[in-house]
Amino acid sequence: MKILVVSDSHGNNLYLNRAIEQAGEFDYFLHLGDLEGSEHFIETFVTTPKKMIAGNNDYYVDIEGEAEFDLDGHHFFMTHGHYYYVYTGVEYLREEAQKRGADIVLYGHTHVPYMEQKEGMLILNPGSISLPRQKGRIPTYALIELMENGTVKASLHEVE
Ligand SMILES: [Mn+2]
Repeated sequence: MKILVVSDSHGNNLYLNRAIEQAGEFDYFLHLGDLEGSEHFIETFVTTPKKMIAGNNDYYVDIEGEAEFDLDGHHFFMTHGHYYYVYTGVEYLREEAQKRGADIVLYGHTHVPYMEQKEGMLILNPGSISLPRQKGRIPTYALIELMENGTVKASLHEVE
């Protein structure tokens, strides 16, 4: 199963649209918050199963702030991240994920892509698809492949 992960579109869907094209075929779509209207675009143009969560800038949407679910034997925890001090690192997030028994942890908020995979846990921030803050400031997204042998392949991509 191939999963497209994006975050922090803030209502600008230009690069989101490009990422969807660039990603090719995928089976599942995840948005990690700060939609600010992008939920309408996603509901219309993303036809795969999908989950979206609210970020700290999503005041009036009826969308949960966090999600926890199972896919292909993996336990996912997705959160925008602003409750876990993610600007200082991923330690609080890792603790919370361990409590919840999650092996795939996804967050946004910082607008800076981040990926680590160790001790059986993937912690991933796809970066912002519209307002990147990392060096070079190119919008990024992530792909996660859940392999049949149980391994998790994750990758970060710049939008072309
Ligand atoms: Mn944001």
